[in-house]
Amino acid sequence: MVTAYIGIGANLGSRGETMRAALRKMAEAGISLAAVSAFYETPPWGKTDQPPFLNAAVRISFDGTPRMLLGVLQRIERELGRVRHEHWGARTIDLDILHIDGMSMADAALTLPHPYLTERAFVLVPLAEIAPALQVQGKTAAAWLCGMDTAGIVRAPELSLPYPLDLIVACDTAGGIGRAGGLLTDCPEDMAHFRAVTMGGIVIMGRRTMESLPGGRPLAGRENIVLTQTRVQAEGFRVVAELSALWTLLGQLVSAEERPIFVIGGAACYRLLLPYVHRAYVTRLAGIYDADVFLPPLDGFVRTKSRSGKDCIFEIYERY
Ligand code: PH2
Ligand code: MG
Ligand code: MG
Repeated sequence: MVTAYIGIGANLGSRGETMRAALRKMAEAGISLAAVSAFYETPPWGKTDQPPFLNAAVRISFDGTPRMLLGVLQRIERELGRVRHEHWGARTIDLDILHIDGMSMADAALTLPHPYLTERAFVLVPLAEIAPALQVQGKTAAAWLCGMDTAGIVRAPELSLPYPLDLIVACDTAGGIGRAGGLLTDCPEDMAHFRAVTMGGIVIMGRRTMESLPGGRPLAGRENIVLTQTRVQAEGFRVVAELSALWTLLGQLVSAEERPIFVIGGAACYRLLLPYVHRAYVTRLAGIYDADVFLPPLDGFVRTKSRSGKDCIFEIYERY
């Protein structure tokens, strides 16, 4: 596996949506997404009479040669409607290989590291966000950025998430979500709600949550994924050991049809995936149980819906 950095840019059409589609297509092609920067709004550089860009940087790992990677990225550019017009001109999507670990080369098709990497703020701002210590020509990305003109570059509000995840959880009034490896209480109304919301989707869980499922069996009617470092093998569960493997798997699963993806717990899984969550279904159970695990705070979310059930309240939170 080789680690590399890709620069993404777009200044035509629904820029953020196209960039997210490019991230999904990369994952589907077997490229593991290890880190994605925020999307940045950047003034056009070089040819200034064109719309502003969105730019981002991604750390990936892949198996293959630089030329193979270039081939995949160019195919994705074409599939997303990239037409090659003029040099430095407007484009629906631009995928540039910025850096491949330990590689330095120059031929007609590809120059590594990217020749403009050290000179352009629209490349360095997102790159320094995810790889401040990356060494490029004897200096770190953060050092190259230092002192550069970043005027007009701002973090864009669009989420840079390839797969906006949904989180679903039930908690008591103290934010408790579980005790002794199980749920806090048996609430049939919430069980029905959980089933109705997640049915047909993909559910991602930690190992202990998997072990706590009735009969140790996968949830019926849903694709079950377990995110764990422990080596487990269980029929009906797909197991991934790290985030990049999760993105690659989701790329394969979601490409056929768009399916909602739910993070269903436990606490460690919520904490790890919360940065990738855009919506949270929270069931408020009345009272306080003697919980030993808690929901991490939903910072950056607002409550957009609330509905009272018999014994509990069903809420929806969304990122703002
Ligand atoms: N790409 C270019 C030319 N100019 N300006 C910004 N802000 N962002 C880009 O990605 C960009 C550009 C050619 O690839
Ligand atoms: Mg470019
Ligand atoms: Mg390019």
